[in-house]
Amino acid sequence: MTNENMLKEKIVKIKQEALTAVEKAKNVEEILQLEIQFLGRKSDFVGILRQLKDVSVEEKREVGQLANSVKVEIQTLLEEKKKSLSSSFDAQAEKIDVTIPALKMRQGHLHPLTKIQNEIEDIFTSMGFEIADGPEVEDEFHNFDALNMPKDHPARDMQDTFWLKSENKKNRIVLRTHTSNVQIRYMETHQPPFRIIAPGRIYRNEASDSTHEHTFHQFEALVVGDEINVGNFKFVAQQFFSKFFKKEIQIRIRPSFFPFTEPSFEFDISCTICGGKGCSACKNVGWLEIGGAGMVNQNVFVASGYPRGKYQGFAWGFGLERLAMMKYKIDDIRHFHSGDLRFIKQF
Ligand code: FA5
Repeated sequence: MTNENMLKEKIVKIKQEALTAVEKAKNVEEILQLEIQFLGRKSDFVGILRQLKDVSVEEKREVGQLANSVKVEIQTLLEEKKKSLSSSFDAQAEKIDVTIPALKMRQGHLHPLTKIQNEIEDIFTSMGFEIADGPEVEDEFHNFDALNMPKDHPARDMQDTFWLKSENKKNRIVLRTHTSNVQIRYMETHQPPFRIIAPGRIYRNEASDSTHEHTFHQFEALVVGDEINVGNFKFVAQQFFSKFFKKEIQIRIRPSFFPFTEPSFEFDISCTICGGKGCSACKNVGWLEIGGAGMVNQNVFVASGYPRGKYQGFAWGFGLERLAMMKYKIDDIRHFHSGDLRFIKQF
């Protein structure tokens, strides 16, 4: 046999071997091995190519052409097999070792204010209250006028207001300064008797410090019926705060002024830390200020469409952040909206 024929035969044999081996390959690693075995630097194939230097020019051309076409063929074959193997499911590679310790999952949770709001809603619904809602972008009528605060009323200055640009100069648009707008919204569409709470976000155009924010939350309560009185208010408030702080809470009311309530009061609870004896949290007075409340002013009923003198009701508006601060002993209201995860993660 001539040298040329011998080389050709070897090349064809290598091709046959490669075809069979590639056909049998079960995973990508095997293909990579075959690539080295058949076309790598130390392979028989490359050995044959090296021998070409010892043959005549014509032989070199013929054998060279065959060698090239075989090389391309093997390469293509390997490539195709590699593709089909990597896209098919490899049970061995995919197998899950259930004994490996799991990676710790980082799990998010509700914001402390949302948690507090949910908690408050649960307590009140268990006492037969409904949850009501109203717009944060509100008109002057529902935020002020209907709450017995006409345009020139000095009480409007009590709540620094963000005014929005609006065409209607008679009924301008504001970011609501309290949740009391929901009182009007609810009464416009419902008839007594009812009891509601309305938690929500509100806005005041004021500088922030450790106890004041420009954007914060209140929850309004409104109970209206034929014979609602201050005693009902005290009872509901005491029940709520005892459940909320999970201890017996005493309450006290002091005279105050709000245009939408008559009489109006400031509302205090016995210190949640010392129970009334006096400590640093309550500055030794034994009481903590919670918010404003009162018996609904008849003008408010009239503005909402009820007849004057027919119903009585009580209302309050308490700061949600202030309650959360008392419950969790948080010293600065600005933590809530800081987005600082070190703070948020504690809840
Ligand atoms: C009001 O907003 C009345 N609408 C409350 C009310 C409703 C009285 C119904 C009577 C009947 P005041 O502006 O005082 O009232 O705010 C109520 C509570 O919101 C405060 O007691 C306090 O807890 C909280 N609060 C007020 N201003 C801020 C502030 N800048 N940052 C955080 N909390 C505040």
